Amino acid sequence: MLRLDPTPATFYLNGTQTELKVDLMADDVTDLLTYEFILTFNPAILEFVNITPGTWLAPVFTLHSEVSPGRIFFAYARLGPPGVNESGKLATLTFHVVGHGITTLAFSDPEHCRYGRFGGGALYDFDCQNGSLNATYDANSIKPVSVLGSVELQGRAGRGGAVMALSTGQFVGQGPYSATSTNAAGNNVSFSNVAMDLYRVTTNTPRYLNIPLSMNKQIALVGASTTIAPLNLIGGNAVWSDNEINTQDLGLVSGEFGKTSFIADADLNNDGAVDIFDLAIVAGNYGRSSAVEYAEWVP
Ligand SMILES: [Ca+2]
Ligand SMILES: [Ca+2]
Repeated sequence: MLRLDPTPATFYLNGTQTELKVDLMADDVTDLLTYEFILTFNPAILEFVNITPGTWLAPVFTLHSEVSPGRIFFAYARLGPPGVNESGKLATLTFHVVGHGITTLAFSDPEHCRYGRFGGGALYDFDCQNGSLNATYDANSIKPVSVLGSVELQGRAGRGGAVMALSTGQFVGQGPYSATSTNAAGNNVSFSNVAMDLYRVTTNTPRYLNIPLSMNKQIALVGASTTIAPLNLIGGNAVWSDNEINTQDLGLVSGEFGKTSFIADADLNNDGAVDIFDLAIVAGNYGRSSAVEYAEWVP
């Protein structure tokens, strides 16, 4: 049998430790002299670092090595007799855990999961048992924290309804988290039970210039409570599939102007009518964009 130890392996991501070692074990073999294997895995979770032959087979010669993302192919031979019997460690595999989630470590090609014996040219199939890894986080060491924020909505009487989010955490992979602002004074956005990690702050508020992931507004959550810097969202973005205020926005507002039944996104200040107030917002902000307006904002 060819197997991995430990399996299933559990790896606790914590933002600093990324190295995972897994032993490649052979059980119940007779006169083992050479062996080969192909192991495949999810490259978004594991990155192969190296392989160290075990002393059980020493001295060992590398016959073949081939590494590509998510796949390794190795073949080894013990130099000289005798062949090795029973069970032992063929090698130790070292990986970097680069993402969170579950991956199978699969001996995916039975044609290359076999060994040769001392004194003969025949090859023998291993009974190959796939391994697995769960890269996750330990809630006992990665504490849940709270995050507060303060968002203004330009042009509106209230400050409720702004949608802010924290992207999936960079190291331990929790989230994303989303929160909607309230009309309260002071901090009006609240996230709770957020795993300590490095996040990107985004907004996704209809009719406003938003902060997309691509602006890379990072925030590190390391303490029990973190407050995001106050943010003034700029209005007038009636067609808010983009993050700039241009002729499309002006066109939507002017096209719906004065109608009793109108496209909701034209009502920029959300007061139930499309009128001169909405036109003033879009005209006053004409030409503005998220890229420029939020360039200096650091969460
Ligand atoms: Ca727009
Ligand atoms: Ca309005």
